Amino acid sequence: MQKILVANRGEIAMRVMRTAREMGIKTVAVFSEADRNMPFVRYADEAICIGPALSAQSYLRGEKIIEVAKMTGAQGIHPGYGFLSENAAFSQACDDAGITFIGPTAYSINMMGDKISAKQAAKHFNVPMVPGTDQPIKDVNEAIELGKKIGYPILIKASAGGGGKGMRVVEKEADLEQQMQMAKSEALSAFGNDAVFIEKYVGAPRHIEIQLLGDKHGNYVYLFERECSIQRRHQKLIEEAPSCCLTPDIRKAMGECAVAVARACKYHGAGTVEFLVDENLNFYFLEMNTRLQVEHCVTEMITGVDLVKEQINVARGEKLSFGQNDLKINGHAIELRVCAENPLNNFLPDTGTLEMYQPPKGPGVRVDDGFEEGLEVPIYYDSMIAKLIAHAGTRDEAIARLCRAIDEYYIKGIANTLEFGKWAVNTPEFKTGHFDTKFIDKNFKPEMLVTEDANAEKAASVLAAYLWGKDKVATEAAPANKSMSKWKLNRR
Ligand code: MV4
Repeated sequence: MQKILVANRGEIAMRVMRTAREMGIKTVAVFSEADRNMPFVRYADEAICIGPALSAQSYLRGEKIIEVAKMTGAQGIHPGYGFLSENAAFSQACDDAGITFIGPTAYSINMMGDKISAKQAAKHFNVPMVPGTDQPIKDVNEAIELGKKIGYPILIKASAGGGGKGMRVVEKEADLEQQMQMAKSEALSAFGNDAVFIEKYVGAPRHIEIQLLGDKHGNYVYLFERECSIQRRHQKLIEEAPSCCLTPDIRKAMGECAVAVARACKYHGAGTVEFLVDENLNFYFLEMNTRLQVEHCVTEMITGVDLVKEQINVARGEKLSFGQNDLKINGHAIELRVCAENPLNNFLPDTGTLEMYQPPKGPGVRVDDGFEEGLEVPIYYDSMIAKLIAHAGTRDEAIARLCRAIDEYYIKGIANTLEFGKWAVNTPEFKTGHFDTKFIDKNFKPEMLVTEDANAEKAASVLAAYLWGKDKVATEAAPANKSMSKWKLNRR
């Protein structure tokens, strides 16, 4: 493979092309009209505009992208995450066109994309699952019977769902019929498939996932876990590796289950198996993500493995060059997603120009970003502008390093999640590791981001006005949350 096309944008396009360059592989970028000035377009050896800003008219046009691959002589396509990365038809179309899809086969994507077939595949391998069904629910009577057996609360899930879409918690039998109808109609309109199944609802679980790699010769390894419980509306904000709640025995058991799930769908490449973990450290298989994930970097930091390099090697038919016993956990890594969102306003996405943008540097700091100063953050795509990853010997050192890096990070012009991240990792809950998927709902209030700085800014402006000989400036201290200036709101 001498040339690959990267069918993505932003930080992940940069991420993939960096490894390609290290491997001596040429790169082709495809980009939308909105992304013409983005760094990934310049970084690529060749770049082709494939359409207007809307994803449906650019990054989701599989046929057009395959046409560009043929035209430029790219022998492989790396899909990144999102967009076409978990599209079985696209994987198949690449195959049919004689282009190597750097990801799993349509067979694996289909089997894991449907949550019912994923559970059916997993159950033959002794993978623990939440009590419930692995068959579509036929009618309300069947659901009522199951509710009696499992006990409330229960969770109705769409088989075609994932990432939280099409889920309904049902507290009592009286609500079941209505909730099931809602779940089915939601699933039908979102996925064109109204199959649903039922599980016992686990109240406040941790979300822990296992990274794995498989080759086309049946060899598998797991690259330990990522703790991803700090999320909001199914959007992860902080991820770390390893998880501070796992023991070596549970880590091994989860890793072996993850490999079993991968084997069950004849998986190859990089994949992730998601688990729920309850307060007694019981773990349950949830679903498998058949792509490279946003948070793959924390795994790279603690294992020293370049996951993109392994994806490319596996795609071109090579055997994995290491086994399970070669892998060790080295230190601790924490990632903060730097999103163009305003934590003071319900994490509403913000758009505009990056008037100033200076990422942090120094020991143990990795920034995977896709923007630079002066660029506009467009409304058309995901709000994530960068990932900030801190790696150190221990968890406490990684937290301190992340905070130091946040202090060095200089973003002006766009609201972002940097201050939120600093608050989160300094809470007693995070520091002691006592948190679950409800952490943000339970602990975060916008006024927590208003530090003494707001009052200091007010005092400074009063003093400045005084020095300029004006005396009509209000001198009261800044009220808790209304006083945050645009300056502070945008971080500086
Ligand atoms: C659950 C659950 C509780 N009980 N299943 C959400 C996304 C999808 N992957 C599965 N999800 C959940 N499944 C049972 N039986 C709670 C969630 C869940 C969740 C899971 C992982 C990370 C964040 C979450 C936030 C809310 C709910």
